[in-house]
Amino acid sequence: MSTGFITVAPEVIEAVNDGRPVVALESTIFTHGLPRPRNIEVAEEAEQIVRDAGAVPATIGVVGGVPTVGLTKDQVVELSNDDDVIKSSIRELAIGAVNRKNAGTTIAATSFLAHRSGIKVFATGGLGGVHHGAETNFDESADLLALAQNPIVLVSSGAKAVLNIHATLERFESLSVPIVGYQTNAYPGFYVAESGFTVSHRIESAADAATIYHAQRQMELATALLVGNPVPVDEQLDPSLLDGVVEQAWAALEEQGVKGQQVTPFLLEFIRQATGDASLNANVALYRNNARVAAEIAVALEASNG
Ligand code: PSU
Ligand code: MN
Repeated sequence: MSTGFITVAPEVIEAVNDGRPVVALESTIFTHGLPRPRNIEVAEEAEQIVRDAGAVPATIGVVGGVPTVGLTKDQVVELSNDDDVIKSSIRELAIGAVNRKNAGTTIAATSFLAHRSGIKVFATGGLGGVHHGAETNFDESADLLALAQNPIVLVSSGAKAVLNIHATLERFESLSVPIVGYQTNAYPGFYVAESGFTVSHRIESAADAATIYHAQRQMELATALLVGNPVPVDEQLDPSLLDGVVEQAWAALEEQGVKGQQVTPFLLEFIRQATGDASLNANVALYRNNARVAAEIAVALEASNG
């Protein structure tokens, strides 16, 4: 289905209409987050994990300016290999109608497009949030507000480790977005299992997530449900490396004067190089795990829908 301004793949429309489980997947992770050719492999593997767990994957991105829910394999490859691909948050989406560019959609834009297409569950790696220095530079991700406004279940491994986690969690509280730990009391630390902060509630199962989601909808709350699912401990980045490398990344960012949308990709790429791909391996591991748990939640959601 296409309005000319947005396209939804037939498989996704049918699954949504039939009340079958669907999981949205974002594209910034493979357009800006992972190096080639691993980006394509990871994007395809995430879809397969979702299918194996009994749900329909809907990878979301922007193709030639058109927001597309349920990219084809060829479109995933096209976006992954495009040197001019841009990063689209919500405010860039309509601009695609005139710039006609390919774009990776952030968590904010993906959440919006997923919800608008009737998809209830979304798997990602790490959330955007409040950057260090935000008290003067005002650098807060649009992910925060988007998750207050789009009622989806988002499975992530916490906020990106380069962020001010304390401030990010405070902002989610102000925005009334609930955060639960999946079989953990710890708020996950993206590359590492624990961020040093706790969640306000722990859930034990996909069915628990489904129950909270249904309660939110019954109450007509507009907020998302954030499910914090930690990277498996045996696949995490050595926690003793993390603080040092994050500080180095920040120093490099300041020295090179990187600003705006480039900040997050720059910091993550710096950490990948500085850790000799160890952070990349953790990123891939946590993403796989999130795709699986998201699919289980999507299955539980539809099963409990009656
Ligand atoms: N993964 C990356 N780089 C990124 C992102 C993910 O390796 O840039 C995206 C995510 O999609 C997240 C966004 O939604 O970064 C947050 O970016 P910003 O801080 O500019 O809002
Ligand atoms: Mn920003």
